[in-house]
Amino acid sequence: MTRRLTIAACQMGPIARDESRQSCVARMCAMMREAKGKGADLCVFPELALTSFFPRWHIEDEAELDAFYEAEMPNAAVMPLFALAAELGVGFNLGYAELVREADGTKRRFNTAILVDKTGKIAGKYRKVHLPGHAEHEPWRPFQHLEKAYFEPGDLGFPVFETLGGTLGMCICNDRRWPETYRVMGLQGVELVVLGYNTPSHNPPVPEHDHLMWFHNHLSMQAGAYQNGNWVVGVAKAGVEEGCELIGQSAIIAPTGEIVAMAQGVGDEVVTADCDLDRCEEIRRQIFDFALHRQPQHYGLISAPKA
Ligand code: CDV
Repeated sequence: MTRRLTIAACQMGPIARDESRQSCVARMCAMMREAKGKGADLCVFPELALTSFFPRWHIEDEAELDAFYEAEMPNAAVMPLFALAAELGVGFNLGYAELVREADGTKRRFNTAILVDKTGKIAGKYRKVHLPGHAEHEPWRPFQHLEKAYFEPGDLGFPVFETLGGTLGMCICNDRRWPETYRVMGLQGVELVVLGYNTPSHNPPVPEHDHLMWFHNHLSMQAGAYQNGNWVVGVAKAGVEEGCELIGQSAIIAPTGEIVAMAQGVGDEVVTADCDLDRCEEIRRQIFDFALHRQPQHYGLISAPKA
């Protein structure tokens, strides 16, 4: 089996608050067709790709909040994407808000991503571990970032999946800034980490960093790729969404840390690259040979419980 995958970073432009899932799915299907035309094996879509980025709003009405979540996956609204994947023989990565109803009626909420294989079957699931933002309404902000109110931290760890001819893992947005994210998957032999993000260009608590948002985006993903010797594909929801500017710069990054393809704009855009999974060995054998060089006896603090 070939070890080369053509990967499509399928960046999305803004999603309006009143835009339907059907419309979002139609946009993703159009990109999937374009990606297939460019030879894609895998399409990577953004975080929370089925709705507007709703944590920017303080929503008190539970039914109104629930309307942003998926109670099952797949469901009728996303079936066209699953069907198209199977028809074209293209896998995909999709981020969405997941609502779980426990047997006792309790609701649990996660910021979730799935990997779907070329037959349209779900091959892997991940729930975002690092949730940024705040849990209470903070009216001083120009927009909210209520992920800590609307989601609980993921409970699945950072699993990897044998699919599409390689070892694949997922993370979501803020996770990409944490070295542990990549290292935990790196220790499981991950060859490709896919992720989606919604990153405002303005960070209200530290506006002095606003000009660095684009730099930090690539810095984190390039470091994660190089330091673990894996491909990273990071895909934005970009542009001005409901008055909030989101950065673009969706990128496909080689295990050397080099950006091999990047989105040019901030709208719906398909960017592809031919990714040889065997290139991971260049770094893993020659620089970061974990078996030979790691010294975990000195790393205990990293996994010690929080003080
Ligand atoms: N969706 C995110 O996780 N966004 C954060 C912002 C709030 C900094 C990010 O890390 O990009």
